[in-house]
Amino acid sequence: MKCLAVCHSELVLRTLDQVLQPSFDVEFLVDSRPLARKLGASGAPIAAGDLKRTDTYVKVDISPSTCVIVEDSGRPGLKRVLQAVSAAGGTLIYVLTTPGGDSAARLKREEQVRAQFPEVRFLSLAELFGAPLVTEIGRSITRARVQQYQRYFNDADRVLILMHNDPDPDAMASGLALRNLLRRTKATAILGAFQGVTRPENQRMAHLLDIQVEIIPPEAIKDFDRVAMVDVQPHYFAGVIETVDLVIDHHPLQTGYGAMFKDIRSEYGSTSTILTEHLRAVDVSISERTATAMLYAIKSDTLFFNRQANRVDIDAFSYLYPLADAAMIRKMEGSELTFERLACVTEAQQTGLAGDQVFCAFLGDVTREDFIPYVADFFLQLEDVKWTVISGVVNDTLSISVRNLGYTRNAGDLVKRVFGDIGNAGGHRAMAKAVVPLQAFFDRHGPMPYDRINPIIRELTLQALREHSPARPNK
Ligand SMILES: [Mn+2]
Repeated sequence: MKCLAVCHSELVLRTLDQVLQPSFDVEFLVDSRPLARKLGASGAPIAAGDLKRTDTYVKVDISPSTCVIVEDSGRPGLKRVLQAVSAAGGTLIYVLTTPGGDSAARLKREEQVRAQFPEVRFLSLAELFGAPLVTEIGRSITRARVQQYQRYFNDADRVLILMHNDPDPDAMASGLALRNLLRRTKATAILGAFQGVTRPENQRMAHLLDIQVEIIPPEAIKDFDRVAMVDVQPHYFAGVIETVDLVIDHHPLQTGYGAMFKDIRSEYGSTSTILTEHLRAVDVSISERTATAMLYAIKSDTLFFNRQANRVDIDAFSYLYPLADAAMIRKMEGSELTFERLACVTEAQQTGLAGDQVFCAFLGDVTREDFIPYVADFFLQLEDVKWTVISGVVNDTLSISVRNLGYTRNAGDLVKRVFGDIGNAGGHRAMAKAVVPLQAFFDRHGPMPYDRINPIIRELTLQALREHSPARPNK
């Protein structure tokens, strides 16, 4: 989250720098060039300019979601600064009052400012020490964002909440949560996808929680007054949808599409985690069904915190836990293992190659694409396995799922490096996928029988891992 701190004194500037990093992306603005030079030399991102001019704020590129903290030193001119910030598009404005002076006069001043700028909030320097402020600002930024899109969706008759193909628990739970936030029912906010739910445990979740996913043909999109996307961004639909009203997602930010509102947090383990924060920020009550779906989604997207989970996911999980139906979750989880999946696991176990903490297996022709990531997740549970690279062929396409334990190198980078030139490749730090036309693979490596594919993929992987030994500190 971006934060702009408008300061007069070095003390306040240094305090803000300490308190707000690393949760916020802080930039400082001062009116004194010598001060900017002095502090800039110590590494803080800092600019100098006339604080009463709108173009000063335009230059530092503030937006409605930038948190702007303005130090009030008691000097005249505060109102003109606030005016300039609002004129440049700032909406999340905090005035930081510093101690000293006559407290009655300060209150009066606050009152006057409030009369003219009702949306401005006041903070005192004392409140700055400690984590609650960071939580508070984070929540109020989220609140402002949620209220903005709530208002924007308010007058629509029919809303579409679009999910990726074959929606997973996170997509469905996020859809329910967003419907809740928009205060709509299943008649006025439709959960839709171009292709429906096929994985058995996801069907089971949809069935047990009575979640209806409608199949929407692309040409029907225009029949909706507003379209929101959860757990996916428009680029996924390859040109079918170029602009959308709202996007909420935890996959890496993509460009090349228009969105009226978006909240993309790629460091989060699930979209449901983002939506838990949205629900908490505006105090919407969460039904048992929604809480159950979201809890299950966080568990499943983070493999019960074994993969790509951090403090925010754990926070969301503990918040939802008392609201959810734990017995229902056990029922949904019972459906994970099927005979077909077991057959794939057995195949991988018999033909796969392990060593150097990397497990690689090729499943041959598979009838369902999701067997591949399932096997990749499964073998990550093995002792001494830190990476799994599982491949298989679905309709002349080689699909490769990569998993790792998350604290090592980036799986998304790895697949891009190894397969990016011959197919689609990408993903997160801990999970990634590449889809390559089989012919393109043969063109690059020469035609070969199926049993040669796995050794080649293994060699490519090990080579890429060797080339990029961890030079950067782990995040
Ligand atoms: Mn997800």
